[in-house]
Amino acid sequence: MDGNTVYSAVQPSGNLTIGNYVGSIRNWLALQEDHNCFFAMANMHAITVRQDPAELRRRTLELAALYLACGLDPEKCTLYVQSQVPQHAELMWVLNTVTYVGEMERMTQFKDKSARHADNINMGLMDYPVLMAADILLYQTDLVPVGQDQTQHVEIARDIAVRFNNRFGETFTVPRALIMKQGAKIASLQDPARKMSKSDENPNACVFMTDDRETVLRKFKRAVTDSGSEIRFAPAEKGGISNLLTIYAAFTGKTVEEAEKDFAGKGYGEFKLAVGEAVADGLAPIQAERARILQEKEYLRGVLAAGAERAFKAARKTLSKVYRKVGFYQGE
Ligand code: AQP
Repeated sequence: MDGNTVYSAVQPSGNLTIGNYVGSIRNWLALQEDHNCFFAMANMHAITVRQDPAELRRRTLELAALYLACGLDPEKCTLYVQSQVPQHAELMWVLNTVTYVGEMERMTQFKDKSARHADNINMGLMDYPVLMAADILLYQTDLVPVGQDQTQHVEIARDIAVRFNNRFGETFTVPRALIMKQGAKIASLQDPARKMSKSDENPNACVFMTDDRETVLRKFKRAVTDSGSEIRFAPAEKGGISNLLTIYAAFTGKTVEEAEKDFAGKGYGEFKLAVGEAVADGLAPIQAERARILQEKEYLRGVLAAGAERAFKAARKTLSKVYRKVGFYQGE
């Protein structure tokens, strides 16, 4: 049986896309009902690429408001800002000493981001997976609900946990990635072979959570499809159409099979409009709620302060155990 603790996070590194929402935040809603969930705003991860400090601060609060607007309930889960819990960085340091440089060099995201930020291949970029392992292991996490692109990082967190446990004795729960069958990889609207990414240079490639109705409809109208005419889920041959079916299903709560039935015999134009409408309809209440919460600064501050306190307590327990295992003097 699955253990009960869940950890996940999103970086406040840019405007969130519907890929982040469908692949990750949306799936947290059910988990908060019956699991002990920790959901962070990963601002320490965000600075592995250059950020404007004022913008990072603003985006962190906007991400918190978005979490709440999507339906995360601070009474049911722990919502906090990563940098407010210093144990993340402290545990990372210890885990660095059981992680090999070669392993980090092989990480897909490191290679990808090094290529995209060739003028800033900093140590943090390389160490990102170790910080992520620290995030996860700090809470004795059982399940990590993430999109497919993060599978490799959860694997390395498992390897690090097992290695540490073997060397120092049972310390960490060995976590497991929870990847949803549907929506784990939302593709770019302009290139179905690539994932939808908030830092894509082409503004038509991704739909942001804050895009207004007109923008959403326009982006879907321009979405790349194929030269055929059949609306069918077949990712290998019909990447664009399959991606749109996945998005439609995610925003309407239908299965992909039901979505296929809805559009049997219909044209691509009509289909793209319907997908755009479903997404715009789904985003509208979230956007309104996000704007409302952002006005309530004191409430937001209170939620994050309470979240940081809860996370801190849990994190301190694990870190103290780790320090004992590795032989750090703790004033005893
Ligand atoms: N396209 C996607 N489809 C499904 N899930 C996705 N996630 C990201 N993109 C997709 C999931 O969102 C969570 C948070 O990711 P993150 O904040 O670490 O951002 P990222 O993975 O770095 O996403 P981006 O949008 O691609 O950012 P940039 O462009 O800065 O690299 C994770 O669970 C992730 O799997």
